Amino acid sequence: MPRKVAGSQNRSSSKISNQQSAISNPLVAVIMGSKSDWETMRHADEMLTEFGVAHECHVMSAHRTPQLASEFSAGAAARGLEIIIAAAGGAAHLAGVVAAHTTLPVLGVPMKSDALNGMDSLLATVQMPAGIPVGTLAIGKPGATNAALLAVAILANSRPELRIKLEEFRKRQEQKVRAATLP
Ligand code: RP5
Repeated sequence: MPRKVAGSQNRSSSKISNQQSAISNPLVAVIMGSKSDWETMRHADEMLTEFGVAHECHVMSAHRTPQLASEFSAGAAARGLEIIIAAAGGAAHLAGVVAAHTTLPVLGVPMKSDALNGMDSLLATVQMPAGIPVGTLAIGKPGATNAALLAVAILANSRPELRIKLEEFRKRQEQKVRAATLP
């Protein structure tokens, strides 16, 4: 699979972020059906970066690049990936197709579509047949953010330093709400 190291500002279709150390392999893959999903999925990328989780981001489609999607997911575990976050909109089959090709945890993020405000994406992602699970998050930005936080929580089961970071994140979040003032 052709991969490019790319920043979020350029036009490349893949992005590798390796925050933990120069030699860490990505633990999480963030994949999305179209480049048009990036504006939403960059929030997953940013949250994983905030927690220092090595990850990679790619564009691939269950419909437009079916072979790439199946090859990527079938080979993901062997490459050391532990979690796949898959986002798509409309007839959003990417997370389900990926889950069919791997036993890694797959977290699905439904994109907010123009036609049906993401209800199509939500139902297409969440209504998996018994036996092939996709953990489906909320539509749009909250789902992207929470997919990253859920990935961190899963990784934290075997990484105490991530558990501490998650607890600190929750404390900061609570403090912000407690300190909120209304006009
Ligand atoms: C899906 O179709 C993508 O995940 C995207 O949310 C939606 C529209 O894609 P584009 O037409 O913008 O490429 O496959």
